[in-house]
Amino acid sequence: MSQIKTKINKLIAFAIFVILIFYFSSSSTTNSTIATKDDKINKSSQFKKQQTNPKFQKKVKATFVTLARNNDLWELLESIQSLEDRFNHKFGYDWVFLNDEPFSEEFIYETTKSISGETKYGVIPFDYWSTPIWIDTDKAEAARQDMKERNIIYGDSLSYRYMCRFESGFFFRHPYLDDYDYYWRVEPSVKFYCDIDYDIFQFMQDNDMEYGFTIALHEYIETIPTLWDTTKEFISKNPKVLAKDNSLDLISDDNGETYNLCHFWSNFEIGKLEFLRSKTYRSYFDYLDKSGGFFYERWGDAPIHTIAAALFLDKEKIHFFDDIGYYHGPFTSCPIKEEIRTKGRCSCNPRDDITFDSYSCMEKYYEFRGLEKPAELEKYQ
Ligand SMILES: Nc1nc2c(ncn2[C@@H]2O[C@H](COP(=O)(O)OP(=O)(O)OP(=O)(O)O)[C@@H](O)[C@H]2O)c(=O)[nH]1
Ligand SMILES: [Mg+2]
Repeated sequence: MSQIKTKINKLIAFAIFVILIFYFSSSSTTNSTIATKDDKINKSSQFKKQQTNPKFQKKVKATFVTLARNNDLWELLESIQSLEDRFNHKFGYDWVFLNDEPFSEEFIYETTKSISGETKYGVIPFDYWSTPIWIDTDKAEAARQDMKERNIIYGDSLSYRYMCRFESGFFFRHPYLDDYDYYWRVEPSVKFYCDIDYDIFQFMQDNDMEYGFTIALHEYIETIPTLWDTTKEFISKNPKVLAKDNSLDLISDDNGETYNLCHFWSNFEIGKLEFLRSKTYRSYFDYLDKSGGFFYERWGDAPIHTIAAALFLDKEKIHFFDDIGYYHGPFTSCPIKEEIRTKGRCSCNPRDDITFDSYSCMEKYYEFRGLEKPAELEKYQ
């Protein structure tokens, strides 16, 4: 009898042990949120640093934001290291990572330890990363095939289109962005070449800026043949959305008849979220989205953000950061003003600066804003 009792006791002890192991292994996971079809996001599973370093007295509600795949990790760490070393170690701003699938433990571990602020890892809801029901998928497939034959960059990629649509209309709607007023977009394999010793977000806030950029280029017309006509349709139906002191003459050389393809290169972007969250921007995006151009053509988020900023914001709200040395292949924005180079200990070659090259739109920008070109230009051209 006592032998049976001992056996039962051992069995119970073993069962409790198994239950405890199971409980602790599932509750200690730091996995990211799971995509759901109805946009609900499981906030409780976000991964945060235990403590924000008390030395950071952040006054502005701002975050870096990066869309990335798990296999972008190592290229992304280069970007993080560069930005932390040149800027963020002094300020400790947060970093939100977004992905169309859950982030790996390795991704979370490696990025968290490199970042001075809090880190958050979100999965993108299904509706933000899929083909909407109003899209004719055969037509979209045919468009991809056609662009492939014409060798248009990323022309045959559906995921690239999801990325462009997401960056155009959805990243700022992810609940992890709700805590912030400003964002700074960062991509894998970018470099920052100069020390930034002032708080950029504070600068944006104090000067009432809504959009900041470092590089402006011309878009490939093959990717956006009907974007401007669709924009004109939207404006004619909603004429009040135009800002009084807009930048139409920056993006059009014929008073709005055609788009001159100038766009701020959106792999670097510092912006005020209120602008993207506004009714104007959202209805513009919805109008574009309904027209299907993300799928039947290959509209990029850069021309869309640019057109919106140029038309819906007063021109003083847009800022060119001439003091941020920046690289995203294949282009470099390298400050050429001696004063900036010395103060920022810039490590880029000023001869690589794209600002006044022919691919760039900055001649036009300087002329439009009445800016004086740097005296050092002669030396390096
Ligand atoms: N999660 C996820 N992120 C993506 C996907 N495609 C692109 N991204 C991210 O979206 C951003 C833009 O993609 P890129 O491939 O850099 O696009 P690009 O800058 O136009 O092209 P590159 O010249 O190749 O850099 C990057 O931060 C990528 O990591 C995807 O399918 N899933
Ligand atoms: Mg890129």
